[in-house]
Amino acid sequence: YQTHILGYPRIGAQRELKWALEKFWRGEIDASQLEQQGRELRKTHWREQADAGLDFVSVGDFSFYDQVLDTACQFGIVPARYGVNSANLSLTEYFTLARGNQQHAPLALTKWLDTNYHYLVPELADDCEFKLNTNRLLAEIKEALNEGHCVKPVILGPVTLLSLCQLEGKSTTTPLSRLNELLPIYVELLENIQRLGVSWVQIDEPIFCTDLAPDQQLALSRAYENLSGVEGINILLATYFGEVRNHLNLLLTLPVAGIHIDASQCDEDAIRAAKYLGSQKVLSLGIVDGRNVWLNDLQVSHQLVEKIRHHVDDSQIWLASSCSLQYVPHTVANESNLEPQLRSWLSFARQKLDEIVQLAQPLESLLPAIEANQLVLAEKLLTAGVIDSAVRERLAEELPNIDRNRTSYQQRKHKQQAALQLPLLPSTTIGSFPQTKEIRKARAQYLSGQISAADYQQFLQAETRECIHKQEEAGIDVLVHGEFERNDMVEYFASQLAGFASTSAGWVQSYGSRCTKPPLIWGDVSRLQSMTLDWVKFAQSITNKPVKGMLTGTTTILQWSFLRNDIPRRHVSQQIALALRDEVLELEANGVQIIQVDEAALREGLPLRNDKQADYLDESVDSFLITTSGVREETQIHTHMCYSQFNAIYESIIALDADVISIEATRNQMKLLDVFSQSAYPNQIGPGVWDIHSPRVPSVAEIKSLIKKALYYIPAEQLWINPDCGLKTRGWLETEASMKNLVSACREIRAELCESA
Ligand code: THG
Ligand code: ZN
Repeated sequence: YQTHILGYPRIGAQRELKWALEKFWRGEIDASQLEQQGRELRKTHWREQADAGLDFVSVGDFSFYDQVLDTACQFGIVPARYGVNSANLSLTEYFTLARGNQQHAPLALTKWLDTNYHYLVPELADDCEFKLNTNRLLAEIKEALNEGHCVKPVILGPVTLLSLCQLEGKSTTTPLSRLNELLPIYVELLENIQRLGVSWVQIDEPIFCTDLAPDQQLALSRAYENLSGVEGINILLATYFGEVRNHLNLLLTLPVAGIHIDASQCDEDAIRAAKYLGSQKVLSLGIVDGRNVWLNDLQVSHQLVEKIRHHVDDSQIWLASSCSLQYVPHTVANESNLEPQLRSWLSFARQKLDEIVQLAQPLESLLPAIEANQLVLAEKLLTAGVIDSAVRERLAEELPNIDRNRTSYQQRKHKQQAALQLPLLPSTTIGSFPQTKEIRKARAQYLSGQISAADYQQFLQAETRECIHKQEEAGIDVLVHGEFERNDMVEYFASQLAGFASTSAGWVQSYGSRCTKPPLIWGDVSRLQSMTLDWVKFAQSITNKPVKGMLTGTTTILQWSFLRNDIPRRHVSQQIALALRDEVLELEANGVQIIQVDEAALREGLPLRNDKQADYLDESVDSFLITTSGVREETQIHTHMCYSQFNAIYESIIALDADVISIEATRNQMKLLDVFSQSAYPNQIGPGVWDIHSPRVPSVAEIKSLIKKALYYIPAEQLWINPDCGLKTRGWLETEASMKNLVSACREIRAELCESA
């Protein structure tokens, strides 16, 4: 069988791309040095694919910021307000689109389907004329050909691209109605690629794994009837992030040379596709999971390939990763701190290449590999901690008896107000404060033993004290300790819970140069000691204002970790929820009156298919209630959510029954409050009035205008005033100025409300 992957991580095993980008942005290296770093990374990554024995290397998966932005630039989809010529875009102009500058706000950033990766949303103006700017892609193809590789370019398909576009301004058309204009440009691109002597092109249409609207289905037919006409080019149409299911017929009728199916979660699509594939097309089997880090079960994969062979010729079968490998870390090789046993269960991007090549080998060489693989997997099941009977017993005993309902909100709100004595329009922040260079440095020094635990503790106390002072000085009503002890809101909890492990170099790109190190959930989860109490207690001891206790909720921990795949997700979820419940009750017992349980990723994790959403939401709500329902009426529960499309999850937000929810609302001018207002949201809500994604300081007038907009939707008694999200990526200068403006705006509106009352 032929072998390939849909894409490879570009950030670099040591995050070389991150460091180069940040140096370029600080002016420490110039464009040619950044380009040079890009070339070196591409070269290394192609070499890794070729050395592993893959038949193709993927080209076009590299990007200096985001591949969707690259695609938009390639087709001339660049808003006129930036005043740039997309045919001749400098790196600096390109980064202006991605990050903004003094004059321009950046393009919107949002989650890529159901992943923790963010893409830049292309903006399509009615008068935008598509044109081909292919300098980069064609140059990269030539680069790879010069290295002697067999090249398979990867491009984002027209229907997914248009479906993810946002219209500019007051346009009344739909992006998809522009398909006919866009297709000739794709044809031109394919012709250019063909002239370089390349014959296979992978075109990504992950939209196939969502519930397609009729116009999307028509668009897919029209697009591929068109594109398949390009002489000399074989299109491999790639679907991924789940099942194609009801759209399989459509996929099979498209006149492309091959299709790729995500076979990592479910065999059914692949087997049905093979059955009806015919004798001409290629079937690329996405058999190695690109969304998780566990060793492939070679036996299971091999059996699937054997089933496929009943229906199609071996020459038609390609073996592949389920999706691009950019969602997993680069290599296990640098994980010297992991337990050797745990390490042996892992497969990151580099290791997945070997798995794909292994599965393509003739049976006599595959068999010993399967045997060795079975041994490791069997050993895993017997490892202490994978199953913790105490955790299982406790769950069985306690879960059915947890009353998920608190008393009615109307009743508890009076008790909370009596206890907290908050002013009208209370102000607060989301939790994190700037993670400065000094903090990162001190943490690194502590972790490498250069400074003692006591010194590190003292350093963090000083930072926390300073943070409390700055909030008091600004006049914020409900304070937070600042989270200086946490590297990441998920990793911090993972490092303290049984059943989790943290990697030392397992970086995955989140957006641009920003990465996270998703923890591994490998065993049953339980709480070993209190995780957050000391810091909130310390912070409360130095102020008379209430300090919120800060926890990350179950769904967000799950969403931003690599999940074990040997037990149902719901069980893991319940284990975490119960551990967090213990933490919540401990905080309460120690006098913490306000506890925030963040569910930043709740919206992002919503399954792409409608019929899977109810289960997910039910599990998410249940875990939140397990965590929070045990507190007294006087204790106020807060939550926070990022990413503002709440319509699909609104019922679940109600069901969480948090006393206060803070959400991101600045970039869309409070319009998302419509759904909260129309249904008369019963509890309290803090729509963000300060966009924290850029260093800009919002003026008092701007914040007041946003508060007034919010008051149009939400009665003053229910309204909180806060930023959009946490402040960890901000600097102190703009943070202090913005906090002061926020409080001033808040006080002026309070005064205006009192006068008019
Ligand atoms: N944690 C995790 N995922 C997230 C967020 C988070 N996803 C969405 C949202 N927040 C925005 N994403 C990020 C991701 C990374 C960073 C900031 C926002 C970041 N990373 C540091 C970097 O790349 O330099 C690394 C930090 C570290 O040293 O641990 O700042 O908050 N899991
Ligand atoms: Zn947020």
